[in-house]
Amino acid sequence: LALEQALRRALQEGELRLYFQPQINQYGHYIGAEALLRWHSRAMDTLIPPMQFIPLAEETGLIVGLGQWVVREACRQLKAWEARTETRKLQLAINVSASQLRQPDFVHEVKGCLLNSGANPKRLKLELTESAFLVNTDQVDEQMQQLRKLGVSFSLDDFGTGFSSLSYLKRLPFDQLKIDQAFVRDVTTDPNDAAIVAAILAMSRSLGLEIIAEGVETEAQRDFLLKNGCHGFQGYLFGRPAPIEDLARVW
Ligand code: G
Ligand code: G
Ligand code: MN
Ligand code: NA
Repeated sequence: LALEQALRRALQEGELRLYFQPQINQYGHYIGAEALLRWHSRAMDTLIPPMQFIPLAEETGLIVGLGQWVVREACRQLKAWEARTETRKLQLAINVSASQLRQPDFVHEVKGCLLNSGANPKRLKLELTESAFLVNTDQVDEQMQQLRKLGVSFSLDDFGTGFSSLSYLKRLPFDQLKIDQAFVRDVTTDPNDAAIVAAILAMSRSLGLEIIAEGVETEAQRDFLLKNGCHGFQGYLFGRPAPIEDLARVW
């Protein structure tokens, strides 16, 4: 309960921050970033990672306000990127949780943020995980269709870790998959992981899906992925999640 109150206050008093982790293509050029939420608690004088408060936010319903803040902040950032040629074409991906998507006015909220900020919807990507469609896949389909009409795109996050990622790929209009870092970690030493990753890359090519490999930490992993046709990368090798000022220095 104490943590819940603290989180509620954090939202009101502006203790939440977006960190940004860069994404690059096969030529090593920046193509965008994933926004990752951080709670900078003044009372505890520490940076609290999302795994420690997002589950609580989901249970208490605070995730709705929190998610709206993330969408607003992301749109504001996208608009700011438009002012510089170096950043104008970058995409920004945000994580959307199942309970956020279940809000009946989710689409309306996102549209409102895009309109108010003046951000280009084509630069906004929403990352969904399988848990988001378990309950009402048709409703999610409808929401995705509505946002896609504006130009917003969708990424299937943590691909391969759920039970039925493949059936959702078939049923829902995704633009991109993100290979989970669990498969990337041992890709150069474990033949099973290597085979799985190669198969995911071949499949995404056949389906015309963009791809991002997550958790790329070494050049050997990057080289394996490149050799197997991977065109998108994210991981500590290219940059850790960081405040926007840090990223602005390199691109
Ligand atoms: O680096 P990291 O610890 O940032 O992220 C941990 C987890 O928290 C990831 O699974 C990520 O999807 C989730 N996460 C990070 N930011 C957000 C956010 O803004 N909204 C939601 N719903 N989840 C987030
Ligand atoms: O949304 P998602 O569950 O994919 O969140 C990505 C998570 O992976 C975040 O917690 C982020 O900090 C973390 N992450 C990003 N790059 C790396 C990496 O190269 N190695 C490891 N171990 N974790 C990473
Ligand atoms: Mn993600
Ligand atoms: Na992921």
